[in-house]
Amino acid sequence: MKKTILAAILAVCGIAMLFANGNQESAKKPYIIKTGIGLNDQSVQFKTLEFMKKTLEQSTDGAVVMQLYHSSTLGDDMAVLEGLQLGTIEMFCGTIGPAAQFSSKVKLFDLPFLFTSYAQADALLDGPIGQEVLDSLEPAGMIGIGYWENGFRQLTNSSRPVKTPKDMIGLKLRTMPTPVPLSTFRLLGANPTPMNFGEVFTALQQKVVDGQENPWETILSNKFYEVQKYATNTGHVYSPFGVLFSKKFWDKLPDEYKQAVKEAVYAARDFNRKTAREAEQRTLNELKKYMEVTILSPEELKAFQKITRPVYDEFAPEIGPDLVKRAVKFLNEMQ
Ligand code: TK8
Repeated sequence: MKKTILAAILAVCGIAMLFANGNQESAKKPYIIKTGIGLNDQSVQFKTLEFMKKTLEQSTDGAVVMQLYHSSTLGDDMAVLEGLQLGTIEMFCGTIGPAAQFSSKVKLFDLPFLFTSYAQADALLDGPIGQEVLDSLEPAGMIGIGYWENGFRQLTNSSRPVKTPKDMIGLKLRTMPTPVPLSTFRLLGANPTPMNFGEVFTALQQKVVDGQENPWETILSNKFYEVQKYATNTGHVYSPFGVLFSKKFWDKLPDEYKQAVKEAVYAARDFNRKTAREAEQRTLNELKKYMEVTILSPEELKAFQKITRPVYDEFAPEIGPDLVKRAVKFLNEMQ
């Protein structure tokens, strides 16, 4: 009889200890930052995420942990943005373009031929205008911390070499799911279709569309060259990746970790830009092995620029005429 009582007491103690332990564990539970991208694990973007993860987990001693997904396994860019709003996903670092759905100011970066150099992109994005665009997403539940690099977008297609704007006429092109590129390519006489990135390879392969536009690095890492014969260095737009956090998550994160997250984002940004730019020529040379690449001179590209210029007037009212004016002035003064 005594034995059973003793056993019962021990059992109760054991359960109590378990609970105590459980509580201790939960007090130490790390903050989790989940994020997902459309590009695959060979991309500079994924390497940038791995860099950030290492930096942040080290600097917070594991108190903040990152979980990384690639190849759209967490959803396409729009789905991740919606996850941020709901608080089910903590971080977004895809092309900021599709976030135009939540703030029209984001459309600024889709204006054709806005940036002509990396120096211009860095100065504008890392300065007050870049911050103004990020801040405009807060009412939609997203906290913008900074910009990483997707890069200058280049045109590929499976039907013919594009050397002049005339060659664009009738080309069926996939564009990002956001309005400015639709207008840009319509002005050039092409036939654009918005589509999520995860569907692009198959759409090109099955000839649902003839072409697409993305930086050289994406064309290589996603093997678009397997289904695209022709490329042209249109560089019509510089796409920034926007590094955004769910406001629901951010508001709960202690200040010391907010600081650590910001520092990791900026360290990863520097790694990202350096890696992508150093690799650019090599990437292009590699693509030349598989594709017929047309390199146009700045003079030849002016013809594309001229035709697409009305896009500025079309979208300025939505973006904010003053913001467009300030951005253009800032960039002109840099040249
Ligand atoms: C990947 C996208 C991609 C973008 C696009 O998720 O959709 O074409 O350029 O990089 O963000």
